[in-house]
Amino acid sequence: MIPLRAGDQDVIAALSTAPGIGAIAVLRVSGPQCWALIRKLAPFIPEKPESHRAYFGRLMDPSSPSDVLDEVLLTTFAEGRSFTGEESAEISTHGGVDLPERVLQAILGLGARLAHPGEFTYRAFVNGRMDLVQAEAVLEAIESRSREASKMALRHLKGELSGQYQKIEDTLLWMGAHIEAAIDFSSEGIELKPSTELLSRGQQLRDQLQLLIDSYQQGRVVTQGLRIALVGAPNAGKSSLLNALVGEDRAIVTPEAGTTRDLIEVESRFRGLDLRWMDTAGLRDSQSVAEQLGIEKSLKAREEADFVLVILDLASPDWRSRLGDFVRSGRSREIYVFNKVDLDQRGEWTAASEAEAEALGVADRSYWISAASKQGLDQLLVGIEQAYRRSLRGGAGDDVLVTQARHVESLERIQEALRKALVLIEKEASPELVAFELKAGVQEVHRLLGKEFHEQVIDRVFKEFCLGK
Ligand SMILES: Nc1nc2c(ncn2[C@@H]2O[C@H](COP(=O)(O)OP(=O)(O)OP(=O)(O)O)[C@@H](O)[C@H]2O)c(=O)[nH]1
Ligand SMILES: [Mg+2]
Repeated sequence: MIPLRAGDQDVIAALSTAPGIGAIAVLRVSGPQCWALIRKLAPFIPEKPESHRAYFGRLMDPSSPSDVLDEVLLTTFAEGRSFTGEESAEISTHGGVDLPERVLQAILGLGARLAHPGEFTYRAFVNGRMDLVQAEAVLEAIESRSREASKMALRHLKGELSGQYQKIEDTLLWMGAHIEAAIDFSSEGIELKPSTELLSRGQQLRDQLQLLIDSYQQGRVVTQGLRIALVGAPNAGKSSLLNALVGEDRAIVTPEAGTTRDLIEVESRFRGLDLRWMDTAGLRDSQSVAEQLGIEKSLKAREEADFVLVILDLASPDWRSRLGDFVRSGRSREIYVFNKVDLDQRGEWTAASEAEAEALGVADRSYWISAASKQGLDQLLVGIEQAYRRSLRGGAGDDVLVTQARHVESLERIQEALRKALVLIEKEASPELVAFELKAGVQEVHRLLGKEFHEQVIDRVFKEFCLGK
């Protein structure tokens, strides 16, 4: 049971569409007896409005009743049949900045309170219209920028992921019941061996948890895109490459070393993949504070990216030592990009760098390109796409994907409780100890789904939302 918090019974109102110029704007109002409150400015709605019915009429300013606030379409939703589960209404006003704001102020003037960010969805959750995982999916749906992301958000909203989590709880409860039976028997002096079925169901669950955890790698890329950082020496051509890859002049390019200071993020799509490119400051010892800060961001991007393109300048003799340094400190996520092949008239630099990449064992992760002539860019993009597909653990196929870090943390805690329980079962330890671990696992599923009210978890979920959602 989710306890009510202060203000949970207030009538709340907010603008639900993005502010700015548009044909219409939609305001949402929700809370006990909110229709009666709205009627004070919308006299055209009947005393007992029907649910899911749109009424057209003029909103009158309650402080100056002859003034028309706007002509609107007002849709009413009855308690138990609305998004929030409460009596509520959606008012479609003319768009823009002034009219929706005046209507909102009039509603607030009648005693409604401005909704907190995410409060409509929070109420849907508190009123049992959806679980916490589905509430997160509302945000995913709003924020999705690609077909794949919105499809996954809608599957989450429908409860597909919640269903998987529910199955985890069911199995843990089934195992718990099995163990409780053993406790009962032992109190009667009968020894019950751990059944092979108990162990095998537990092991299956462990594998299933692992699949879900692993699916996050793909789920995160579906929702947020594949993050690719471009790093390297100043003047190597990082910004030129960024511009060439996205087909626009997004970053400043000059012959001067140390041009890029701030992190520049640009998105593009390739073969159904969202790519998020991060151009960074060239790495060198610098006295300039701004450049040092840029270099820090560059190092951070190198840490956090899914893939790192190390850009090497073939026209500068230090590519060899740079490559060596990167390979020594690098990881499998690094891809080596030798730039400026257009300047390599006789092909000598290319040949030398191919031999060096071979010697260092990174030839299969190396590409030769020219950001200026765009030579080799397609092969590079294909290479990145293939490296990503290869990096996916387990073929997720059509499976529902985990897209939230919160879920991974929870699933890992459930897995840990289960792992301990399985060790205890195998050691034929006391059933009470096993039952304790299984209960911890069930409790974690409850937190994940929001069945147990955990203030920090709930706050973490809803703080991501914006006003009116
Ligand atoms: N010929 C040739 N010149 C290039 C190529 N790529 C970049 N350049 C030139 O190299 C110089 C530096 O390019 P940028 O793209 O600014 O290099 P950067 O790595 O972003 O440099 P910083 O921002 O200073 O770290 C510019 O004069 C570019 O025109 C290329 O493929 N061929
Ligand atoms: Mg640059």
